[in-house]
Amino acid sequence: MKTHPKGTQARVLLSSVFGPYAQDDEFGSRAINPMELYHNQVTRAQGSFSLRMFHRSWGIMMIQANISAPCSLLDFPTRDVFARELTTQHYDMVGISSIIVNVGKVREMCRMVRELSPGSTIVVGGHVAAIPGLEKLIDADHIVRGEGISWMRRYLGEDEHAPIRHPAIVSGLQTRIMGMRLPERKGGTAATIIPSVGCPMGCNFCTTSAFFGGKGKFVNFYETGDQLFEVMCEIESELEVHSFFVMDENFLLHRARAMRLLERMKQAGKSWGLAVFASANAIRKYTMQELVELGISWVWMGLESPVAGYGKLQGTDLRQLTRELREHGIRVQGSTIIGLEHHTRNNIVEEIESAAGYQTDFHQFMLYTPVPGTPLYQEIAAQGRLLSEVDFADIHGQYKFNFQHEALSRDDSKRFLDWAFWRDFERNGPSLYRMCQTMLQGWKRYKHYPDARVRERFAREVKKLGSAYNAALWVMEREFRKVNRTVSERIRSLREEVEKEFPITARATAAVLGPILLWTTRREERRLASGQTYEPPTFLERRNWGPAA
Ligand code: B12
Ligand code: SF4
Repeated sequence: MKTHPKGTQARVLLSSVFGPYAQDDEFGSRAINPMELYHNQVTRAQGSFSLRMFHRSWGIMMIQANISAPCSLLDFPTRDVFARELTTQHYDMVGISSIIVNVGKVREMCRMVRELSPGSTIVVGGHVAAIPGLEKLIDADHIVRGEGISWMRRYLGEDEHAPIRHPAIVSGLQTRIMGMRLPERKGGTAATIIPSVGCPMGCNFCTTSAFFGGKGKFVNFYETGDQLFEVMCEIESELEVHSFFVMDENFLLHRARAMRLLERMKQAGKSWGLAVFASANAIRKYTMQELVELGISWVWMGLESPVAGYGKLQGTDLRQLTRELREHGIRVQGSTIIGLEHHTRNNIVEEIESAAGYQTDFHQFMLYTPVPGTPLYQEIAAQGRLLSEVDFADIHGQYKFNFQHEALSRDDSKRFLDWAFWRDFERNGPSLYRMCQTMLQGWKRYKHYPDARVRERFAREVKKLGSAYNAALWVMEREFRKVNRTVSERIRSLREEVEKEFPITARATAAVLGPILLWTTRREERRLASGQTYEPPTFLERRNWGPAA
């Protein structure tokens, strides 16, 4: 590959696509597609109990931290801010990061760069690069498919195999629930750590697996448990955190690395909590004791229909696994696909009921979606079943099918998807309540555990349950009477159990904070009903920066 003529002297701007996001517009923003993980695809039917927060664009943060060229990073700009940055600074290169739904914004940003900074080389990366024929849709000089740190280093003439420097990333920001913004104090939020990208399991619909090489392939940033431990220690001291959001598609699959990490954590007395993504079969490679000692406090796991036959689920009784994890204080986020090939109007309700029956803490529902770049996309395209009129902005699995399903229409797909979210909420209650349930179970089981690290972690986590969360339970119990009386009664018994465990703090907080939370919750319901949406703030961060030569 030809390197940039200025090499590491090139001035680089890395940008995510412009907002606002949670509104319908001509560039592909959609009200249904906010820049929020939970509210977009997990708790969106939970009204004021929906967990809301933003996450930074970690891909470009990783790239910025690993190049030595002067580099600005613009996250969540508006069009005006992007234009201002292009005109007030000199950039030799502009890198735009995007996923497929935002291709319309990439097109506009390329146009703006050509107009406002005509000397800049335009590089486009991230999942948007999986669109076949993208070069004809946008005006860019380079389109980068797959891992971007090594590409960027190569392009700037740097050593692409140099060790990966991990930036200190606070995992979520501006968290709000029940109409309250949670205070942002140092160490109060987990740090994100990215051990690898891609997943070797290669499920046919999976975009992250396909994008980084597909079946059998993935890219490790940190090969060993020792490397990971060192990086986590650095981030722990920089951000003063005790917990990590481990952004790795299938963290537990790499058992040797995880077990070495555990060894190092034990030696150093680390009581870290880890939130991970893992497939059921990978989880089954560990005993509950190993998971708990490793600090696993939250697992995001696929719960696809047993009929679908994806390898990651075979031989595993998911219902029992989910129950067991929760009994050990591990919060479970299930993920269920709606609109699989075998789904019909006759069986889908039953399948959704069965999904809600897993009683996970959180539940993501997603439409079966052939996304460009995946084997499933090629398969459906070859069968002539792709609906070519569907805009890329609507291919994200939270709206309607983008292909001809044998038994379900596009409108059916939306109806059943929406109902799945609602049914899970109505049947199991707010996710915050379910989390409290899991936390209490974990605390009761492990408060006298011989390993002090484990006791310390549970004690740290349960503090909130014995105080603010109990006030939230008091509110949920009242508000949920309107939705499902039986669940409201279950919330009440949990509150009583919590108050038995922490008689003074829990009762006092419910009495003082409860009425305030009830008021903010109802105010939030009114705001949401009148169309309130939330947008992330803009960030501008410079590294290796000095005046242009
Ligand atoms: C965090 C996250 C989010 C955050 C957004 C953060 C942000 N600021 O954009 C939230 C939660 C808000 C979110 C929302 C959505 N997301 Co999202 N998200 C993720 C997640 C879990 C992690 C992304 C990440 O940081 N990965 C780690 C980094 C290191 O990898 P990376 O971003 O891919 O970056 C690497 C390369 O792609 C490349 N690269 C990236 N950018 C650039 C730029 C340049 C110039 C270059 C050279 C290279 C390059 O280099 C990086 C290092 O190797 C991924 C899943 C995943 N495991 O990646 C899904 C994922 C990216 N999201 C996805 C989707 C579909 C969505 C939503 C539409 C939700 C939905 N309905 O499913 C919305 C869109 C919201 C919107 N309006 O834009 C899909 C994208 C599919 C696709 N093919 O386009 C993914 C892959 C999940 C999936 N498997 O379906 N998401
Ligand atoms: S196990 Fe999960 S991350 Fe891995 S390929 Fe399958 S769906 Fe993707």
